[in-house]
Amino acid sequence: MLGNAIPRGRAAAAAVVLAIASGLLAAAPASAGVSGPAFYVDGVLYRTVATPTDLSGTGAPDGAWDTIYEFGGAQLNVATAAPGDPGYTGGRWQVHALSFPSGYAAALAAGDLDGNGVLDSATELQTAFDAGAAVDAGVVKLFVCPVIPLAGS
Ligand SMILES: [Ca+2]
Repeated sequence: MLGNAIPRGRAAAAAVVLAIASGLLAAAPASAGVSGPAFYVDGVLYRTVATPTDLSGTGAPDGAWDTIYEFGGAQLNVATAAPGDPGYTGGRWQVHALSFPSGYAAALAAGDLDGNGVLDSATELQTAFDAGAAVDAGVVKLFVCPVIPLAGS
């Protein structure tokens, strides 16, 4: 009898530990999805929440989307609209890859109109396009994510 009581007590203790651990795990996702600074819209940094959406194949017309330009890690991405802007579609994005025929530094030199070291608006990126220093390599992804102002910006 005594031999059985000890394992039962350990099992009960283990169950309590598991319950606490799973409570912690359950709480984590609520805050895990919000990104740090993620992209620029007209010189302002925004963040987002990563969502597992994939809207490719919906056949939605071009007007249903906003554009976000993917810099491939050279700098934060640039989106063309944020909440409140005319034409903002609610965070349905066409992600366009970029290429830099003469390198990112040349694109930055061509397009960084305010000299702050990044291409941080659609206008600056368009200037780099016009100079041939950046090229829109086409749509690589279609998805939904919200646009969230950073606190204090
Ligand atoms: Ca700039």
